[in-house]
Amino acid sequence: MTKEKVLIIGASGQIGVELTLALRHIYGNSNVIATDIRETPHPLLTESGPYKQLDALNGADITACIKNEGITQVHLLAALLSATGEKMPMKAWDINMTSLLQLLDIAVQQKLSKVYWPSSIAVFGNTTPVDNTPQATVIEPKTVYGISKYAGELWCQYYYNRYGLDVRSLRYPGLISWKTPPGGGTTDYAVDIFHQAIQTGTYTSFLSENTFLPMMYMDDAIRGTIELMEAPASCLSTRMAYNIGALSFSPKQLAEAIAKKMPNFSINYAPDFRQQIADSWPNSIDDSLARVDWKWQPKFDLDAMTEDMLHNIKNLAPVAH
Ligand code: AKB
Repeated sequence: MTKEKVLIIGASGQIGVELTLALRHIYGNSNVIATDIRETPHPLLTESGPYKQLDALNGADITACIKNEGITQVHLLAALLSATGEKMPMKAWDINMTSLLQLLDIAVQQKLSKVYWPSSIAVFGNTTPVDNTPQATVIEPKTVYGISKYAGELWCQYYYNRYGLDVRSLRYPGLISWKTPPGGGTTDYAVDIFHQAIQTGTYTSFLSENTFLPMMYMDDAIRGTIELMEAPASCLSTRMAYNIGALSFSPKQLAEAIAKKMPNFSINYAPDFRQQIADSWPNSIDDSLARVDWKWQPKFDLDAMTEDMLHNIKNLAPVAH
């Protein structure tokens, strides 16, 4: 195996912390450099390996870091998500697109072996088939976040076709995790609900009770990301992002799963602007291409995920801010 040295940009976010820890486990702590624009990084990043403050929009600093550290592989995770993006569309476009375009160019110049960049179910819009949404289908995203993800997928494909850059991507569904909070997404309710269940025994959902969305437990998402990155290039039949599925549930069904473990838990509903975003996304995803090409298989069902979330959040020490 070639010795990889990995740079993670945007490592302090919901995916970044867990992906950094998993990659450090594979490649060795000192071979995975976590970076983020935040001055105060997540303690799990600094406790387990090197951390640098780095702005995803600063191409000169990224190039210097790649050269100085002998980086072979970059994971670009910095982004503004769907709900925050609607509050500041131009900023979301700039952060999501400029960081990617700049990195694709740097990756070609510096001859990186691989690049990872996440896409999302947000690429799909109201005109897409909602159930078992196919890999290749009508794609007319409604949010600026979705537009940036779809444009980004096309750019990744362009760089692969034109320059042979090995850039890989997944269309993540809503991700549920307990180590690091999500920030600014439409699927965030599915994380908030667990914290509120434990703290107060009740939750007010910003999505209506029967809003079905594709979702996934973080353990599956991290394993899927690593499996995609380690798959032989010859197995990958698309250079757009892969559909990747695991769960599909509504707020009502998630509340029922929590109530199986916490019988006094109650939920009510006060949909806000995020409802319209959720209504433009699929209910469930057809990920058969990922299952065939690189043998994707999720492990956590709704009950297993709920049990693991409740167990871990109950054991969380209060975090000092
Ligand atoms: C969001 O809700 O914006 C994200 C996503 C589905 O990409 N979690």
